[in-house]
Amino acid sequence: MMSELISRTRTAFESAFGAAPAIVVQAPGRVNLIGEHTDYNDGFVLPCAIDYRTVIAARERDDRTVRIIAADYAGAVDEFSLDQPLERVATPMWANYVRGVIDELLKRGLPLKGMDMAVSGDVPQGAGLSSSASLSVAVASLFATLPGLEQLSPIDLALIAQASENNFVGTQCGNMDQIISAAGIEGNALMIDCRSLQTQPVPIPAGAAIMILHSHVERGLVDSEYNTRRKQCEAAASHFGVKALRDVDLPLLEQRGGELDPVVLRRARHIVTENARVLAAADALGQGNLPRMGELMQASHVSMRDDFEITVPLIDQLVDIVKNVIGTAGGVRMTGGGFGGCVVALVPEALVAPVQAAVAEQYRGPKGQQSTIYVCRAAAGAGEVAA
Ligand code: GAF
Repeated sequence: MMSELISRTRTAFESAFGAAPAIVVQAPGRVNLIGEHTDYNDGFVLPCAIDYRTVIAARERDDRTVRIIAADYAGAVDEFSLDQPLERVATPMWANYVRGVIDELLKRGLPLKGMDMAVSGDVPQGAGLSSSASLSVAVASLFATLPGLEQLSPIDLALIAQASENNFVGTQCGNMDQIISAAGIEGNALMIDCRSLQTQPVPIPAGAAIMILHSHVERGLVDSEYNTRRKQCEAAASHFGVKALRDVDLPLLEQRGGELDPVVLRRARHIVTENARVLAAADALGQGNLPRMGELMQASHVSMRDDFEITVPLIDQLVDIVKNVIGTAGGVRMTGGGFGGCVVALVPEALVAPVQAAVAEQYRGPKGQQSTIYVCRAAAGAGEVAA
């Protein structure tokens, strides 16, 4: 699958620029196993990179022009100079993810060079699987191969990609999606401490399958509701006089929660309990204990549904259909920012086909469509691939 994507991207480069690329980089999308909305609360998350990616084929230029061909958008082009202030464009939207990363690199005074690039990808878009983070991280990884930028670590690249989304694209995302795309490890999930930025690999148990099930509910409300949730979390943290909800534990919340607005209390309870669940989940997964992992994923889903209120009825239904098949043998929950998108299930391999059959029979999306199901492998983070 990756080799097909690479050859498609190479071909797009060759036909646009009339020469072979000198370098090819990739950056994966991600699925979060547990730890939702905890990243911008300085908390813990447990995502893995997936084997769906953005690929960029590129060649340095002798001048200061950057020219990008989007192979998946009928060869749409963006072109700009590294010597002019970079502006956000109204369309095409993908161009802002490239411009934003370059803007952040320039702001840091790094020695950039002009570049010809062809971009292509197979991360499902609009599904909550971080196709945009994978594009930003791929761009950062590409420029990091230039002389004078080699010192940038995967975490540095992730933070540059996140800053680009915050400052240039205008999305108030946390740092999870970019860190896992930059630093993922094949066969592992990563427990990320979003405050210290330390990461700990947690192996996906042998015989466990990662299933991603797309509800086809469009994540229409996600931006405005995401920002509202951030503000509610900040309000709760400031009430307790701490930097972030990471610093609040359940006993404190139970003791003094009555001082908070009831909605803010529920938002805070999701974050505080979710952080504890991520720590427990990293232990359970590390021990290959899928039933325990399943309990934690179930509790996470209930917390997202009832306290954080970011699920929607079709997502809850999809979770129930999967849950009815897997019982206590594995776990299933909504994944990502919420209000639609995907459900993730971690199940014994033998249950993949029964889950697929039950979902095909019982689930219909908003337009009567079936769920699209991806059975994924935990992939490596961004980097150079054979050109
Ligand atoms: C989106 C954001 F981009 C992440 O930073 C994270 O907050 C996630 O929603 C929710 O866990 O993917």
